[in-house]
Amino acid sequence: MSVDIERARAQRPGGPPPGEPKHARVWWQRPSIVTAVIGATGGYFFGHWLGNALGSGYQQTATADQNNLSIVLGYVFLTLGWLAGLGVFNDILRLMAGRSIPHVEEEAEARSGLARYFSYTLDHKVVGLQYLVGMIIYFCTAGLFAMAIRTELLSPTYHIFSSSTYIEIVGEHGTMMMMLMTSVITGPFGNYLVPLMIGSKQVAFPRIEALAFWITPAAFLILLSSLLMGGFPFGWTGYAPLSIQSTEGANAYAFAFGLMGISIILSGFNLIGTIICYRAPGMRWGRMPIFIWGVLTTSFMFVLAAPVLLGGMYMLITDRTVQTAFFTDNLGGSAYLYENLFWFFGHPEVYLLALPGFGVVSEIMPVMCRKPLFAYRVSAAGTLGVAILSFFVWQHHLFVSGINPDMRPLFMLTTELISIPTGFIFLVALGTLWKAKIRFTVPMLFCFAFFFNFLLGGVSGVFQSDVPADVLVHGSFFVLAHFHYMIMGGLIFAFMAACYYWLPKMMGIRLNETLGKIQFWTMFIFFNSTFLPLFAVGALGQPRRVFEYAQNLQTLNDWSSISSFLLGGSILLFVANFVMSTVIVRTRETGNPWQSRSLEWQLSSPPPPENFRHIPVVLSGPYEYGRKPEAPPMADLDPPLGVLARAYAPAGARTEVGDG
Ligand code: HEM
Ligand SMILES: [Cu+2]
Repeated sequence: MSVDIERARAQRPGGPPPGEPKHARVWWQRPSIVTAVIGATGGYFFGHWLGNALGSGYQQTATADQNNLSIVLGYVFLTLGWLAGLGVFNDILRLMAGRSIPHVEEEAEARSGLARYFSYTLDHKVVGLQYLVGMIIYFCTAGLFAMAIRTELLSPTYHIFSSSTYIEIVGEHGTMMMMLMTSVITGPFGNYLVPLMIGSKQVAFPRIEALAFWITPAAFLILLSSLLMGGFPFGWTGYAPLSIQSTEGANAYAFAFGLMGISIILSGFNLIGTIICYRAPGMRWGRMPIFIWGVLTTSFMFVLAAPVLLGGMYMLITDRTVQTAFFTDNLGGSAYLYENLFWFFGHPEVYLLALPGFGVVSEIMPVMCRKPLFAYRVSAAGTLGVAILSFFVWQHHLFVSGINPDMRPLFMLTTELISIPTGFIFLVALGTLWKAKIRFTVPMLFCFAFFFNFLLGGVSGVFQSDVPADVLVHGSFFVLAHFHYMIMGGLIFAFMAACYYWLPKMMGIRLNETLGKIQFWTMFIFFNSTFLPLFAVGALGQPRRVFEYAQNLQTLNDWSSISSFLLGGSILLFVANFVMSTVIVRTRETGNPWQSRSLEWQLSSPPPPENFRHIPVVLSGPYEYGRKPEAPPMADLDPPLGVLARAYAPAGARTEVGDG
């Protein structure tokens, strides 16, 4: 007998009898990428026409020969058409018509093969892989813009781009990275692994999860479309009044950024619901893998911070289109309000980028060190502490742009306080590494690099939290070097670690180890050699977002540019490794290559469609390595009746469990 909490697959009223083939539809009635593209194109033209019709009588549109309303409505209907074409609204319409909607499992059975990966599907594993491929594409595109920036900066005087094209490229690079890389870990790894790691067959809101993903391609393309309309000249921060006054390309900035806000809110709700409600019996808070803690706190920050971004972008759009004046000082609005709204999202945003990274490296370290995670609770508390404090520091971005000077010490204090919970996470790492027999695998190398880079980024951050120092370095390449150390050196290195560590699980393949090591060393060396000189050029006074600089800084800039091309090359090595190992020479990986205790590795690779045959019962924590006597396995995947009661027994009694 086993505890079977599986949902009965009974026929639901109105549905076809099981097993009976559904009658096929003509292609344009079947949702797919093709119908989505048709919907998006039609939607754009409809919205554009509607905007022109609505705006035609107004003076603003008649005098300035642009109509932002038509462009924004074009984007609105483009997005709706794209989603409708993908079939996102079908289930809602079915429900409204009183018909039944398919279960997750039914849906998975109905679609098979490669086509699933190009459609709106409810399987969290498919969505995770869609995110993975999407994120790699977005990252590489934004990376190409970075290469263009560094090419221009090879010379202080000879120009490849005009000054306006340069700032457009900087804006596209920065905005695309900040918008889309927010999901670089929670998207692929959060969606794919959370149910597996907590012992669940599915996520809480599969439709919302899939919707969150399918918004990202729309946001990406809309942001790129800005280049066709003259781009936007204000970087990723979009400060008013410039963002209100500038021409048509700026609509894409506000619309795409807001859209991405919606995507992360949706994705956050789904992950929160899943982690709180779908944990297997015995998966107490204290047994949850630390990666799950990272995803949970990040998700809370998604749903708390992104609505403010959404509000700000919405107000910016109405300021640009229907002449509201939220951010226009001489009409009673306030540009300072925009700065506050933006950074109330923008600062937590940087921790949205950091925390999942911490989750990944803390998850990988115990496995590679064969030791329990040192001070698990301190690590979880550090994650929570960073998340909470990050909502109280946003005004440090305004130290020199509008803050009441009396408020400066307060925000200097809160900012410096953040280094305490961050320090916890570092201590946990040191404690775990202490006297460990470390396996220097590729994921582990990336973890080391993560800490190295994050430390340099963190130390330079302390300088900037200090008002007198910030007044000096504000708006210079010093700040730029600092946050690239945090984001590129932290988040993207953690993303790489996660790829090398979990791709065997997710795709049943193993990335080439030698190529992986070569990639690691090139990426690590050239990352540092790109950004370390930028601290110096910043301290020597080179401003951000300007394409000309003092002659004496050319050597350092050239050094950085050449290194950045090699850094770009190391990313190509990763893509090559990924494509080679998945498509050309597939080295199969079916087992548990890292001998991890964690639940996801107890399943075959890739996991079966339903994840677990029965809901498992969790018996011990994920990090009990090297214990004598040996710890019981983390979970019973085929639990006998009665074990539920023992799983909930107090902590002291748990060693007796699992010896059966
Ligand atoms: C291949 C690695 C990268 C290189 C070589 C690179 C290079 C640069 C450079 C040179 C600038 C400054 C342009 C200027 O102010 O004149 C810049 C700006 C920026 N980068 Fe990157 N970057 C890289 C990766 C990333 C990543 C991974 C992120 C974030 C996820 C990111 C986010 C930003 C942001 C937010 C800006 C500021 C844009 C603005 O001023 O509005 N970059 N990058
Ligand atoms: Cu900040």
